Amino acid sequence: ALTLGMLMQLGVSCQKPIPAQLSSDNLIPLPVQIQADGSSYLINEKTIIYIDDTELTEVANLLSQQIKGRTGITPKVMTTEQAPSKGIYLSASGIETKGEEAYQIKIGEKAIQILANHPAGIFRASQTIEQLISKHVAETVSWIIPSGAISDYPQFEYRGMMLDVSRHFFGVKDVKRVIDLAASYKINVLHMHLSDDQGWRIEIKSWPKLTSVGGQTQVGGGKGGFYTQEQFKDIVAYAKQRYITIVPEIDMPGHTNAAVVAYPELNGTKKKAELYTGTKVGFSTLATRKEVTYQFVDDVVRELAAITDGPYIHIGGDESHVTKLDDYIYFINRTKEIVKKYNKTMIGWDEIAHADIDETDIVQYWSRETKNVKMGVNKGAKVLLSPNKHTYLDMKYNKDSRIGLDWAGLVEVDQAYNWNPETLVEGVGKENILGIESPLWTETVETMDDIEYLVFPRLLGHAELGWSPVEKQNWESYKVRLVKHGKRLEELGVDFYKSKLIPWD
Ligand code: TNX
Repeated sequence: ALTLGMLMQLGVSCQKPIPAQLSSDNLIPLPVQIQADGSSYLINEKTIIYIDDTELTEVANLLSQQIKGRTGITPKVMTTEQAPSKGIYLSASGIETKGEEAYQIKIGEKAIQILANHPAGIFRASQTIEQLISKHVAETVSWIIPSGAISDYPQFEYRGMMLDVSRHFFGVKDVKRVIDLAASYKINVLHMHLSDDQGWRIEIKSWPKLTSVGGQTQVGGGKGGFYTQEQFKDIVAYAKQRYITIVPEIDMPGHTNAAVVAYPELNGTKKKAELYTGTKVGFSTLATRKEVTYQFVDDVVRELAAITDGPYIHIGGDESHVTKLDDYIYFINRTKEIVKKYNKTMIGWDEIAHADIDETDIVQYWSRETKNVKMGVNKGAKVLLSPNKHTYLDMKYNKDSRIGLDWAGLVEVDQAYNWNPETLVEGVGKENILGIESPLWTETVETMDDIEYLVFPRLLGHAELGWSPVEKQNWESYKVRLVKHGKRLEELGVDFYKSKLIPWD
């Protein structure tokens, strides 16, 4: 007769399916569609991740690691020709919903199918899967995923966060942690603010003093730092594995004190520039009417384009208070041509709308006034929304916040979540909007803990605004889901802000 032990050896599980309810209660951002069917899939030592194409090896390994992070179990990854009857099956060979990030998940008692048009969709789905894993405690502990179906895709193609590494420098390890945390909420862009008055942070081989001189310090007088091109490529590759695009920014023609200290011939003011460790803005400018400046811009953009795999280069363009308006326009127009020459799309802060921009350019809305962004839209440009009152991650949460600024007001967790990108600026509708981005300026941010405190949990709200259908967004529901994510963030050692508005328990 067959004993239980023999059955177990044959791989026949005697465990009855555990009833469970698939729901959005654990999910940030909310998916487009979700249907429960009352049972669950059990993750155990025998769970295998099958892929139908070796192009999915990396994304499958990442899913395996995420499952391990939650459960301690590391599923093996194997290729297969057909959807198997057991295990987790990944296929990017196409679904009805369009788009690289769209995905479908079907969870049954024996098998999970994750389908998409592109590996990016499988990666986004993996984030949903990780959030759905729950612990079931009976006589033994088991890890389950409630059964049912999910169909999902993003509302906006650009869902970004910005990290200012100029005011305070953050090394490769910190940047990778930011990438991991952001990726788990389906953020798909990390904009790196690589230069400012206080520091130049990216090696440019044709202008070596930018980093050797311009990278030496930071706000408060610390030692600063910079990325070598090899280190930057490592960041780009790490982000790419997680389907995050790195957008490099070189802020010009203002915010260039560090550059003009290194190369005084680029200085467009009459004052001799010195390394700067304060936090004022608007006092520096490149010499916009000198040819050497355009040789500089060309070299910088050429070298940056060569180490960036995404379509965008951000040229800054904000707060050029000591550049005359016609010099500013002349500079942006010439810089735009250089960005085009290297086959990149130009993004700039909303002041660039004064220049000859068009539908191939992107204006990042940040100002206190809406006139620039409206002018940009009238010229045909697409808009990236970074409204300071809602998305500025460097603003204090409340008047007692231990770090942060407050020029845009206090940005509590509800203030970060309760706004509608589609109706924010009159005349700027969904058709004009590329997406949203949450900037973290780092004048007051010195450590990884400081980053975590200001970014979390506000970024989760922005992630939902960028991904989920507007009619599903709801503060009461979000608050409850955030409580669960507080636990998740705690497990990950994230030092987030425990807002009094959220019923953490
Ligand atoms: C304004 S927002 C700036 C930054 C500062 C930030 C501080 C923008 C385009 N420029 O230079 O760091 O305020 O909140």
